[in-house]
Amino acid sequence: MKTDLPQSFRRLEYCAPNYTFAQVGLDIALDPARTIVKSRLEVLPGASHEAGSPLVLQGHELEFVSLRINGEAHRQFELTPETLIIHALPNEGKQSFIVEIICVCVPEKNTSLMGLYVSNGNFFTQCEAEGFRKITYFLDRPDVMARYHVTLRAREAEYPVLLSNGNLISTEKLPNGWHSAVWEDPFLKPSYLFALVAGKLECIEETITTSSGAKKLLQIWVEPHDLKKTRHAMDSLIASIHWDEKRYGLELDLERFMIVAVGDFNMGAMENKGLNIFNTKYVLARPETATDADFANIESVVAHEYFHNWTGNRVTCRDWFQLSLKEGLTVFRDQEFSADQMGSESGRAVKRIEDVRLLRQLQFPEDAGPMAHPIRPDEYQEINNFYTVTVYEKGAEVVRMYQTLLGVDGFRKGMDLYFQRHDGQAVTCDDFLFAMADANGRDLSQFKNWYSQAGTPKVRVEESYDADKRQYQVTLRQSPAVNAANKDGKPFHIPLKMRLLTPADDRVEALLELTQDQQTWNFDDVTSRPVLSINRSFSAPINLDFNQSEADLLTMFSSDDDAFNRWEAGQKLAMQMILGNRLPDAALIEAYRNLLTDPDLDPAFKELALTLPAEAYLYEQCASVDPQKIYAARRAFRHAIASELRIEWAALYQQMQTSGPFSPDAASAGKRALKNLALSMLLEADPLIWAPMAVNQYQNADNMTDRYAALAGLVIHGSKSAAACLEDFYIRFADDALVIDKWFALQSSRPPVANAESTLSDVKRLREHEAFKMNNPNRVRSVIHAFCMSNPASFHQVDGSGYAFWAESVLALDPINPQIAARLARGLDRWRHFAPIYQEQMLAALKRVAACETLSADVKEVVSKALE
Ligand code: 0A1
Ligand code: ZN
Repeated sequence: MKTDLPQSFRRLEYCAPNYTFAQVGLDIALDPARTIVKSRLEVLPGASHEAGSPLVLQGHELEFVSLRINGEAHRQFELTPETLIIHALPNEGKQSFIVEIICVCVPEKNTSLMGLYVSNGNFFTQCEAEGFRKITYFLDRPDVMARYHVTLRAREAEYPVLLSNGNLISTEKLPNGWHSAVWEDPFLKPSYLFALVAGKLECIEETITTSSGAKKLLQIWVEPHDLKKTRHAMDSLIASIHWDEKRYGLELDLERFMIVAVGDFNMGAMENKGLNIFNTKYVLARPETATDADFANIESVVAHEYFHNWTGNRVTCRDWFQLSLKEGLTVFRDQEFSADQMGSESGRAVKRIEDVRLLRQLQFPEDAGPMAHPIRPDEYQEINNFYTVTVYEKGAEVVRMYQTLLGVDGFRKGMDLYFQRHDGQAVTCDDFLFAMADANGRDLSQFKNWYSQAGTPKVRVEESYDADKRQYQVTLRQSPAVNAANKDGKPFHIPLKMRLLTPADDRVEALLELTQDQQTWNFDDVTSRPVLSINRSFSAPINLDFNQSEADLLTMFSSDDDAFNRWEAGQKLAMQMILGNRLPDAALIEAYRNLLTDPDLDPAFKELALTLPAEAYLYEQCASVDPQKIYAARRAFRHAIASELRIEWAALYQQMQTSGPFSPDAASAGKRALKNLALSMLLEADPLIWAPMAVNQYQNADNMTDRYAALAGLVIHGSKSAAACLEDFYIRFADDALVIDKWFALQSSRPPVANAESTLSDVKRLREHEAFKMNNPNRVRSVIHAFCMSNPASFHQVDGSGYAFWAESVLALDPINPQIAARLARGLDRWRHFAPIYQEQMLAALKRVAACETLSADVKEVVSKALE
């Protein structure tokens, strides 16, 4: 066993930099086997400078070549595996000096996809969070902001396009078939926002005029054969630019804004200044190859990265503990943008339900497990492990609560003040809170607890009604989650939107601000015992502990005017029955029937209302999880809904057919979603009768949403036709990587099917498939992560076979790409939450991974926290 303890970084140990850079010049000669990077740094004393202190630059896996200071060779330095320490600097007084460094990196060997790497013959970079140090020695921290002047050189025939941040200043032909391009970024930026791209790419472009009348060039760069799939991303970018002007008065500040798509990428996309780099999955779409969900995701990721131009780039993070400052805020902004794009009030509600569903399926479990952390963590070993649903999605909920408390206008005032105070700076979450508080004259000191305490708070509701006095009383008690990462247990400031539902419609509505452990509110003139609709629109990210009767829940499910709570009541009813091993009773079936046949309801809402809570969310309600029992109970419940409502499903399947050319707009997508849920239910109820219909839809669909839904229906319901359709699908789309990812993912996420081979044996076969590539993150996610993290009923087997596969996969991936391995390693986080027979097997698998002596810091942090 290795004995060295992993290094921890702590928020409270922040120290301002002792040096900073006024100017950064980079000259990069690109060669896959040996890229030569020359940097020229104009160095100034920083905020914490002390005379004689060395300059400690970070560098990772670099070959050092030379160092000069003010033009002279400099020998007083030390090299360690992670640093270049420069002594004897000419830094007395306040004058700047010039450091010039030459070093070499090897992009073609870089499988971690951090720093400079090669994908399909082209060069790309990824510098957030700490990738710039893999390109050159640098003060690789977000509070060192500088102006960059970049010269790129490469062989012209292989790399005709050379891109970096900012504005293109000049291009030049060089001897021996090389050429160069000079780029200058007029804005100060930290190193994590640096980017370069070089290769055989082509672009679509548009010129737009922004609110101040300035003309801007927008480009989307892709491999030539993908050009025809870029229109939707371009439309999304233009819509995002206009939305940010209108909603926040924020204008695009660059003359040119570029998006580049790459097939090998660890995450979704990256907001490098003026040169966003995207996973192809979030750029490329055509109706024949992308589903409605893909179209919606592209719109929101394009918006997310664009919005970072202000929330992240113009105002950035002082240190990585503040990550949620930019991520929570930017997710909130992209959620609001997407909600507005839905085009109707019911569309907005649908978007809110989808966002909350994701939060509860992924973030609530994280907040209850060994990796739980506040949205502003206090400590980390590997920052890459903290790009989490907590920092992003819970962070967005916290930002949303400001808006709930201050109103849309008050929130806007806070945003204006934030930019007025901090444009061009690297700041903290506290700075954001102070801007919100000061702009609105509010004391938000208690609101700070959302930043420092982990865990999902629980709010207990007790109510009483006095018919004589016509008075209603509600008492709320909050208990911060019992959680190791939540040390203080101070009460949160929780905004709860509520309304009393009465037959006479008394219109009693309020925003309750729960700030103490316990508070009581009284309401007068309530004409009859009301049904309490609370936490409307999910105004706070909490768990409600509210013993509402099934009758009240049914009332809400049929008539709550808050679409979120209407949906929520249905989920709660279904959840209680599933967990109680019950089938839907006649009253619930009737409520489902009324909802499905209501001509005034949005089809997208109907689809959400009839989709059962995910297994992951059901697990959260149990003290000791038995995945097979939950799967069986949920499936039986689903079967009952499918068969009891078969007439309605069949009618909907006909009524929801769309005609005319495909459009991914929310209304059409909603109709398709409901139609395809109907098909899936019909396959559940009467597989033999409906399989031919599904095959027909599969063969004749003019869009991927319908084709894929039909195929998925056949696969999931174990139809005999599934194999032939799967084969057909592969042949049809063999040269489209993103579609082949879907083909892999569908098979890996198939739940157990009676009389069929286990999904695990399929997954093992898929891993040997000629199109499977261990170093392409999208492909790995579509096979390995899909099975281990999105297919609970197949993964959690009492014999531990799923866990053994998990351990093997983590160990195989780690040397290739630690980030992708560490994501997978999170798959057994909640092992203590399972029934003992599963626990033992999970523990064995975790120990097997932990015993590996060469684990990356990424995986080591995850498994050691799981075992703590
Ligand atoms: N800032 C990006 C997310 C991102 C983070 C790290 C990456 O490197 C592996 C890549 C992207 C965002 O929020 O979109
Ligand atoms: Zn982001």
